Amino acid sequence: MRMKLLAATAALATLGMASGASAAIVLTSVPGTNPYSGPTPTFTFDSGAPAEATGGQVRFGSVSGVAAQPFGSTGGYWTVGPSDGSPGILNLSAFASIGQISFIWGSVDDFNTLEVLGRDLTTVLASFTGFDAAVNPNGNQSSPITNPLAYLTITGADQFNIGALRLSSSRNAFEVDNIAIQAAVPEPGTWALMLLGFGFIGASMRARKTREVRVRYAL
Ligand SMILES: [Ca+2]
Ligand SMILES: [Ca+2]
Repeated sequence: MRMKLLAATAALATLGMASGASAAIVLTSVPGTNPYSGPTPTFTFDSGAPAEATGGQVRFGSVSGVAAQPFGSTGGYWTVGPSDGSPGILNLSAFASIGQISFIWGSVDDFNTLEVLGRDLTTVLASFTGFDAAVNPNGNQSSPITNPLAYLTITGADQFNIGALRLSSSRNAFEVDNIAIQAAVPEPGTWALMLLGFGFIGASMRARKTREVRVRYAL
């Protein structure tokens, strides 16, 4: 029994380290579609700016030289830049855990910057530019490639430490719509830890039963 417990403890320690090391925020993107065909949006900007948004501007339709409605976007969209205000901050601290954030990144420009902030709203957990969302971030307003569906995949401890998204743009503009927030689902390492935990309970119950039997014989 002692050997088994030692082996299980070592396994738990290894898993603990692995799960800590896997904390990361990765950006991937797929070509946009019109009509939109991504995850159900949490923020559509269709009734103006949500309470969580600070800075930037919610616009309906495109204004030449200022902001362009993203390909696949309907109704209102959120835009950040010198004309509409930069940065724009979307506070996400009300979400207990976040495993994935997706959104339409409209007319991707090389001067767009997306930062993921921690719960303190100061620490930058991850930072991306238009180059991370499109091969040639030239602001094209109708190409699916420069109007992609962007996915932030969040793993490890970062899932419980997201405070906000901060969008900035040194020129007009950084436009987004249909921001979808998905709660974190337990990772394989977490499931393994839980199963090992159940194993411990089972082992200790069996051990206790054995001791009780021995005591009965001794009497
Ligand atoms: Ca919208
Ligand atoms: Ca743009």
